[in-house]
Amino acid sequence: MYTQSLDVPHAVALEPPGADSADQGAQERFDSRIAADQKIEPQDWMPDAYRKTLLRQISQHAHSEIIGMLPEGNWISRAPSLKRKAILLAKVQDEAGHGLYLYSAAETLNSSRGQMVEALHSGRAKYSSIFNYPTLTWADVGVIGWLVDGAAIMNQVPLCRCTYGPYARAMIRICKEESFHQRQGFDALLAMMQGSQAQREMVQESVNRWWWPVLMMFGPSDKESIHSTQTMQWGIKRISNDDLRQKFVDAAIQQAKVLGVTFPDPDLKWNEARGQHDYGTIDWDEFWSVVNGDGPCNKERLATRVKAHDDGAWVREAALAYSAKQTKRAQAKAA
Ligand code: FAQ
Repeated sequence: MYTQSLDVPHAVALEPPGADSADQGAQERFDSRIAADQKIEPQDWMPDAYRKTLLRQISQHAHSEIIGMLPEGNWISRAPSLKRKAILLAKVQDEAGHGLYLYSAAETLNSSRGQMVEALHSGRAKYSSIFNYPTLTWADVGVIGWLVDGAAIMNQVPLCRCTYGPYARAMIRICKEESFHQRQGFDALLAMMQGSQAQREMVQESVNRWWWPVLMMFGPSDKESIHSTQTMQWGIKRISNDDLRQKFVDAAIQQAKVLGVTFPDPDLKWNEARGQHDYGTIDWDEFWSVVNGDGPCNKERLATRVKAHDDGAWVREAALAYSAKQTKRAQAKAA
């Protein structure tokens, strides 16, 4: 079980005893650790802006994993075979686990799970734009594995070297599982591509719908990215949004050839001079509209999540009552 080895009560300040935010020495020690590419741990002093930035990114990431269960979860009852159903169940369960590792990492930054969940449910917190698109066919499940998890891995492998220890350690485990997810998606699509003409057409139609939203997962262009400069100086992000997107395009093209599908972009072509592929212009109006709550499924996703949380209230209450009973028993035994 992943643990931060820290028992942090909710909403309790994390400054170590004797630490002083105004202490010049503390800032210098922080700066020199960042410059030496060393890890910052929860008990270390850190500037408030570093803490807030991490909390923003990690909690958004956690919310993405949890909301990300919904589009695929939609197909569990309709998987085409017992084998595919078992694989999909395990994958969706893994995403829940990722959300939990990340909420735990975020809790070490002095925010409670309740506060983060409330921010998501009230619409104040963001989650990845990609999960606001519908899953219309079984091929969408394979494409999510291949392309969405593939883009997630491209973005997340550099985060394993993030300067904040708990986030970096959570990412190592998440990336191992995402890599399995990506292969299972590719495998499911390969099986369909070796099937009937109708199955091949279903895969191509799905790739056509997901390609551009997947490229948007990497965030706005470097020119428009408001956080990148600072997060890269702090060693949180290691590679810029555009550079990651380019690496993803170059890798995905090779995989698409093996699969036998094409991407819906007439401008996609090898650029000999750059040693990379050129690709067409992303529809940034669509991106911002989805990020700001007006995508095809934003309202539905949030409503489903809030309902699941409300419906599960009795489970949380029962777990708390059980824990209180166990504590009381242990105390009575010790007395
Ligand atoms: N969607 O200045 P930047 C997964 C926001 S997990 C929504 O460039 P930053 C696994 C951004 O938050 C996928 N909002 O921001 C899985 C900021 O708004 P704010 C999630 C976006 O943080 C697979 C504003 O735009 N992965 O897929 C998006 O430096 C299958 C300005 O942008 C992560 O979260 C977007 N696509 O860079 C699960 C990875 N892009 O906060 C289930 C960690 C940008 O000021 C099934 N996160 N925004 O209100 C990151 O690497 C970064 O946060 C970026 C954005 C790259 C997403």
